[in-house]
Parts: sequence; structure tokens; C-alpha cells
Amino acid sequence: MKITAIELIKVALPMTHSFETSFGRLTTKDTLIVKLYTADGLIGYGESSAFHSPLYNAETVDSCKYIIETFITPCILQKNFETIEEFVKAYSFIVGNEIAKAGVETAFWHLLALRDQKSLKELVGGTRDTIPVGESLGIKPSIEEVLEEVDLRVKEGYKRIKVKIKPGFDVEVTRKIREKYPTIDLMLDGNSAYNLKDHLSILTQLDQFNLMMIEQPLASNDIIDHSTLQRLIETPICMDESICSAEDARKAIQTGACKIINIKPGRVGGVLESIKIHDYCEKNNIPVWCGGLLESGIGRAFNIALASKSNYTLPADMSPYNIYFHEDLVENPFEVVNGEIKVPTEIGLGYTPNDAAIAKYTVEKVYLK
Ligand code: OSB
Ligand code: MG
Repeated sequence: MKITAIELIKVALPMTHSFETSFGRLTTKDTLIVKLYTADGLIGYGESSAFHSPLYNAETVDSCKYIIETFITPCILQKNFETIEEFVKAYSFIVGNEIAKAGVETAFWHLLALRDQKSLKELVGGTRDTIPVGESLGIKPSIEEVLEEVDLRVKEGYKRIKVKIKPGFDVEVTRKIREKYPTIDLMLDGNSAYNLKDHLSILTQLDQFNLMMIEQPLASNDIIDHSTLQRLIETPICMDESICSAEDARKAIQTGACKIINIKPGRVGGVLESIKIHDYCEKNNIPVWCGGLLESGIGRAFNIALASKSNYTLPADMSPYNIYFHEDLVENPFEVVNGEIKVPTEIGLGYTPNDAAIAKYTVEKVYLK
């Protein structure tokens, strides 16, 4: 397949309600839609779902656009690729910038699905017909508001509840949720906000709540202290920000820094690296689940296909668009029914990109040929 043009579309999606984590509060979600055009007339859609500021990791939507335009485009434009391995190799000299890479990489998977007349599920080797979904709750102004949303999502059938915490908003909120719901599958996400020097006593107190896991309590570049912490607590540590490649997963597992890994295709450079992490974890008896970066329905299509693979045994962060946004960027958004999403088996993405919706929220675009 010869890539004849690349379109980069920066969109800003207004949120129905803000989403707060330990690193900040989002009211608008920026994202970059990537379109790859081929000589045969195929169009592949992908997504670089970074944020407006470098708070979750070092990337931003603007850095993704810059890296793709300046460094990745010259490696792929007017070039021929038949396999995903050849495609990824063309720009593999670029260090870091995984979310930028995932934008073009996912668009190439879409092209492969169209060329081979297969679903993404079939291409990535998915085995499940449906995937279980949990809900990720942002930090709220009060514990009561967290309890209200836990109530709502438990009633709606979500398979587990994840609650964002930050220093000062952690032990009490968890205690209150556990008092009301002694047996639900409950987990916390610290988004790298804690450290052993200042917060060891808080982190060990959280161990009493029979949590499914605690996600990324410590800094992203700190596999060593996670391994110290994992020896001190029973609660499994799940890594998010620390894992940007299969090599990172190997190091985290070998040092005992975590017992579970959250795989986000965006964070690791795309679908191919996600499969490598999945396979390595499966061999080493480490369960995985699919995290998210508040993607639109385009990015979520790849997440859902991956989450249908065998070792994704824990519920995914895969809220439907209407929990966060007024409108999705696909015409047929997925629905969560009794805490599950049906994995599409149609050829291609399984969801139809909605160019009119993309145009409505576009703030900037460039067409490179
Ligand atoms: O740490 O998992 C995270 C959202 C934005 C940035 C980081 C995270 C999250 C979420 C929600 O928890 C994930 C989603 O539904 O896409
Ligand atoms: Mg996380």
C-alpha cells in the first residue's frame, strides 16, 4: 500500500462535565485525528489522543501534530508498506513520542483491515465476543459526590469502579465507599502523584480496603520504588504511566514492581506494541486490561479490538462517549449494556468515522502530500 497523503486534524471536544485527576482538571478534550490515504483510494483513520498540556505524560496534541508532520511524514509519505512491522520500522529511530506514533500506527491498522477485508478483532487475534467494562471516576469536590456517582454506575451494571485519588483525597473517600459497598470490585488510580518519602503511611493504609488493585501510585520513571512498595502491601500494583513498551513491561515484572498492567495503545506507540506487551504478560501470568486516554470512538475502536484478546481478563476503562462528550466522532458509537461492549466483527474499524462531526470540532488541520 502506497501512502499518498496524510491529513492531521486537531479537534477540541467540549466535555459534558469536567474530569479531574491528580494532575489536573479537563473541561475540553483535545485530540488529533490522523487520516492516511493510499494510491488505491483507501482511507485509514487513527487517533493521537494526547492532552492539551504535558501532564499525564510528556506529550501534547500539538507535540503529536509536530512530530508526525516533521519527522514521521517524511518516513512514510509516497512510500510502500505491506505489513505493520515494515510500517513501524520506517520511523522506529524516533525516540519516545508514543502517542504521536500511535496516531499513524492505528491509521495503518485500519488500512490493513480494509485491504484484507477483515475486522480489527480478527487482525489483532481477538477471541472474546464482548468485553467487560469498568467506570473511571474523576476526583470530585466532595466525597458525597463520589458516592453518588459510584451508586449510579453500580446500578448501571459497570463491572468495577475505579476512583481517582490524590494526596489529601484518598483514605477517607475509599473508607466511605467500602462502608457502603463492602464487596464491589474497587480500585484506585493515583496517576503518579505519590512518593515513598512523603506518602508511605497513606499507601499502606489503603491496603486495608480489599482493593482489586492500585494503579500507578508513584512516578512514571520509578519502577524501583514501585517494587519496594509492592513488597510492603498486599494490594496488587497495576502500572499505567511507567509502561511505554514491552521492554518496560519486562523490567517491571522482573523487579516485582507490579502484578497487573494497564495497556493503553496510545501510551505504548500503538497496537503492535500493545500485542507484544499482552503476549509477554500472558507468558508471565500477569493479567492485563485496556486503559484509555479519553479517546473518541475512532481511538476506542482499536482499544476494543485489543481488549478482546485472551489475557485481557480484567474490565476495561471504556466509558461510552456520552459520559464525557456531547457527540462522538463516529456515526455508530458503542453502547455499554450490563457492563459489557459487543466487539464488532464488521470489516474495518467497526465504527463509521463521522466527517461532519470531526469538521464541527476541528480547530486546525493540515493535508500533507
Ligand atoms: O490514568 O487511566 C488514566 C483519563 C485521562 C488520563 C489518564 C487516565 C484516564 C482515565 C480514564 O482513567 C480512561 C478513559 O476512560 O479513557
Ligand atoms: Mg491510570
